[in-house]
Amino acid sequence: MAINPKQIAGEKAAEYVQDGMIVGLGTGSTAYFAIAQLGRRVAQGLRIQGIPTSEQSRTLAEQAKIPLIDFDGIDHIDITVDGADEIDPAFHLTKGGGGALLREKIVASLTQTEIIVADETKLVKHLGAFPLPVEVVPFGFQATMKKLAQLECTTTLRHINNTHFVTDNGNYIIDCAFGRILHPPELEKQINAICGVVECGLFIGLTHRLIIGKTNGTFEECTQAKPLEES
Ligand code: A5P
Repeated sequence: MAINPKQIAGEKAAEYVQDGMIVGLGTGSTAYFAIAQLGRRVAQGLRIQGIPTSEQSRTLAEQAKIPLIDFDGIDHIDITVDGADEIDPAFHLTKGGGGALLREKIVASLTQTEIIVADETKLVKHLGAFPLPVEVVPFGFQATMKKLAQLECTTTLRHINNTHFVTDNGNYIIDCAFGRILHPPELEKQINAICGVVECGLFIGLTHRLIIGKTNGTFEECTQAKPLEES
């Protein structure tokens, strides 16, 4: 039977969750396996409270009978398990392929241990081959798109079923193809300074542990980002 590396990574990450924790529930096909595994552990008596990073993950968590909490009662999140679209050696990420980047980033920014789960295909030397998702307000999005294009990328307004893709927050996504992003922290600041941009999918300094599932059924864990060599 084929082994799904996303399942290996997602289920391994769920092992870090302990009784009494507040847990951020990521979005996507890898985080799915962590949510499902946490649901099984809850059924066996694990007591946690979840914060979903999207409506999709909220539905999954409700189906898995994971108790949910909102932001009123908390000042931090103990662990979040989330996926990524690209991961560089310095633990810089591109996220938002599923359009959930804003809620994912809010949750990550409150999280003490952010565990990123992925398969090996997500590991890259430089970010940028995956077009960077940027969430923008619908008002004046054409102007925001032009400003983004001035950063030397090709911009595409995301569509689904022949209409604009709308995020859980009522915004649009502009996918920005840079080809290669040489300085992710600087680019994040530049993008987020554009009026009309709500947030971009660059996650800088937010990852504490990486779990990479492999097709041979093993996984690799890493907690130490490596400085990226220029080339
Ligand atoms: C959701 O918006 C994204 O940030 C996902 O976390 C990312 O796209 C990874 O998804 P997969 O685990 O499905 O590849």
